[in-house]
Amino acid sequence: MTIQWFPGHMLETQNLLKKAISKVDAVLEILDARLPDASANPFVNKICKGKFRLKVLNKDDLADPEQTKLWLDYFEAKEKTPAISICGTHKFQAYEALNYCVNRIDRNRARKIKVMVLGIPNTGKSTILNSLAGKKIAKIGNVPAITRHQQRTSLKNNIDIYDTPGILWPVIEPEQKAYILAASGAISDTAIDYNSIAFFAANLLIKRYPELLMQRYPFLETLPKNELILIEKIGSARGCLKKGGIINLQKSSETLIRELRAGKIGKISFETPKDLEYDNNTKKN
Ligand SMILES: Nc1nc2c(ncn2[C@@H]2O[C@H](COP(=O)(O)OP(=O)(O)OP(=O)(O)O)[C@@H](O)[C@H]2O)c(=O)[nH]1
Ligand SMILES: [Mg+2]
Repeated sequence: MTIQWFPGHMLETQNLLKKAISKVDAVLEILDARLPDASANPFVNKICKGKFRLKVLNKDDLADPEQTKLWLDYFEAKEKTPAISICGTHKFQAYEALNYCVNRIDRNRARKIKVMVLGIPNTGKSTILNSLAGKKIAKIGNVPAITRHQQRTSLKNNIDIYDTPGILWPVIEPEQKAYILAASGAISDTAIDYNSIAFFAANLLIKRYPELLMQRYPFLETLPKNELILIEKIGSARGCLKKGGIINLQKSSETLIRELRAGKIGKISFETPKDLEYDNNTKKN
């Protein structure tokens, strides 16, 4: 499945960022802690060369803590990139990320420090801005592409922070990455096929998080043998039925994805550093 979702404002933002980046002192790259590799936009790598950048694994309250720790070790040891994990709705944690950046900038107190917040849609960029400001400055929402324009906010201590629209790239490949992004909610629902995403999610849950699955859905009784059985059983238990009592697979798939995204099944990571190393080794051979 190839996913394409690159609305016009993303191209406009890309063009704007190419120019605006030279004027900022540092970048907070906001990743989703459940998918720290898939949520990294290669364009950010490209434009941030020579600029101080902190990888912020946001939404760590939703991710598997063991995997988040492994990701932070991975970025430090393998990529030599500073990284931190936070829950962006907490002011104190948002400041931890900002201060990490500011403390590494050669600072002349008379001059404003400019920090830009970058990332793909729905990773929590505007939420972090609001936490830093201590009030609702930017609109936020649990669908991608809420922010459509760059917004500058002046914080205390002579710091300006720039919130930016989340951007993806024109064709999302490989397929695995597209599934991960779609399952997390970074891609508009209009561009995805819920059934395929639910099959991907069901496979991940059966293989990696069987205990959480059984706790969330006690009606399963035994671990489903395959993805279809899991989706059907959820549909049946939640009343996702068509006329004649036939299970509505579309509705069942939506239910599973909605619960997964909201963290109702538990703290789940969609990819691990091991997966990434395996993929990289496969590419080399
Ligand atoms: N559980 C949890 N939810 C979060 C966290 N940070 C943000 N959210 C939620 O994630 C959703 C997206 O947040 P936004 O701040 O709008 O994301 P954004 O990156 O600005 O998105 P775009 O403007 O579309 O690029 C909202 O429903 C937030 O409440 C977090 O740390 N934990
Ligand atoms: Mg936003």
